[in-house]
Amino acid sequence: MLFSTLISVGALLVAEVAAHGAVTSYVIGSTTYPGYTGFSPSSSPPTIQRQWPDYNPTMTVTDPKVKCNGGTSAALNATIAAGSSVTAKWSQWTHQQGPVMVWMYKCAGEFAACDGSGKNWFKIDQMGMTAPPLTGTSWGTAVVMAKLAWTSTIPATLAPGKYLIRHELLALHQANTPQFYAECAQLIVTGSGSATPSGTALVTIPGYASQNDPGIMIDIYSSTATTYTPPGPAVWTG
Ligand SMILES: *[C@@H]1O[C@H](CO)[C@@H](O)[C@H](O)[C@H]1NC(C)=O
Ligand SMILES: [Cu+2]
Repeated sequence: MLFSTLISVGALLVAEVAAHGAVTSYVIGSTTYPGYTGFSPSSSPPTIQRQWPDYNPTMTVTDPKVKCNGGTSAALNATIAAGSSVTAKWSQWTHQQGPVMVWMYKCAGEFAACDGSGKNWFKIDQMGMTAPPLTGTSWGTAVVMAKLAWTSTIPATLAPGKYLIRHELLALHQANTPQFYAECAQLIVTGSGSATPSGTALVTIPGYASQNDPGIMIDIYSSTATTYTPPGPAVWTG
């Protein structure tokens, strides 16, 4: 019995690892930029995406790993015009309850020195739950599961410069056990805009919300809430 228990625990772990996911490519215009697909340090080709150590979710919003899934640098970058769109793609994703949030961060200098620190992250896009119930599939992450893709527009007035873009899936399918999946990529934004977010639009990551935020610590099976507010600031549209 012990032996078979161990086998089923092992099978469960394998299934759960297989159930996780990460952005595996980015499409900008007609160009597809491969994402990172191995565990760092990578022997795979250089990418615009910062390398991460594993597929495992980050379990707390205050864990430094939540920033870019532990990724700190990438060799490449992609150029994108402000006002145009970027599509992130996943090769697999299996959780349907929880928001999608897309964030950016303006690098003060070169990418190599851009560590995502300080109160400089802002949201450019998000989808929480558009209709109850909480256990249903009217969620941002359900869209990702169906399409394995998520398209966002870079605010048209955003000042040009070097930016990180961070795609975050917050999986809420385990009661009071949120799982954060976030990856970052390096973008050079072009254009003639001069808008920069300020004030309450800007937050630190980690730390954009408390672990007890109702959008993070939630039991979707017992809560009777009919609406849901993603954690963190409102989307900055420029
Ligand atoms: C962007 O990547 C290219 C290589 O694709 C590199 O030549 C260039 O220096 C990079 N730009 C920055 C600002 O890092
Ligand atoms: Cu998972």
